[in-house]
Amino acid sequence: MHLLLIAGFLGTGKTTFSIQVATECIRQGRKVAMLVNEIGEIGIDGQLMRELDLDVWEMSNGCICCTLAADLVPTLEKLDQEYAVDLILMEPSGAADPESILRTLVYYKGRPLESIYTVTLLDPLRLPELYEVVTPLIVTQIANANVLFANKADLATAEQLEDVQRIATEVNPDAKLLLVSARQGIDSDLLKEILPWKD
Ligand SMILES: Nc1nc2c(ncn2[C@@H]2O[C@H](COP(=O)(O)OP(=O)(O)OP(=O)(O)O)[C@@H](O)[C@H]2O)c(=O)[nH]1
Ligand SMILES: [Mg+2]
Repeated sequence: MHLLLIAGFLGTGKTTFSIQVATECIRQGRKVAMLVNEIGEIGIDGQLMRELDLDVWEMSNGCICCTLAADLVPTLEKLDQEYAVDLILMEPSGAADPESILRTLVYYKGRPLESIYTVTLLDPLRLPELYEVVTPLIVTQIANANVLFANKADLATAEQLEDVQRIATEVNPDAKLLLVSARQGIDSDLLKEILPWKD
């Protein structure tokens, strides 16, 4: 069981992105569970899933949409014991610090997670302002990422993308920064950058 944490500020496109990742994994025959943080979010996401024609995926692959706040660890243990899940896609709240989520994983007592990977999405239209206003949160989200995605490439200007590059390099020069438009679809070659299996 692999864990992929999809972090990023409110509205950066985490759910849209997660669905793209889930769709690709399901296409490859993997069993995927999505964990989201807020009950309210599922309503919105259900709409999004219908738009993206993911109903079939939900039924035939047994997508498990759980809510989790304080109970991440029991949820992971349940997924480990009762469902043969290959990949857990976890979308924390946009105000969440990925580091504190990763810290709770020491209490997890199921089979060892094969990999734990953090991807952080950045919204080029708002990043410079957020970096100024909620600096610690944006810094921790960027600093804890294995890979960074500048999302909403379809809307962003070259200047905005340069700002994203500058901030990403300032905070986490080791993480690769990739440009995507989750709404328009993500190239499967690009997804290979973050999927735990290479085939
Ligand atoms: N134009 C454009 N819109 C996008 C893209 N990705 C996401 N969006 C839109 O941005 C809005 C927020 O997307 P979500 O996927 O719900 O973002 P989120 O990060 O899950 O939001 P919260 O869970 O509320 O923090 C939606 O209206 C999406 O359709 C993109 O690549 N391009
Ligand atoms: Mg969301």
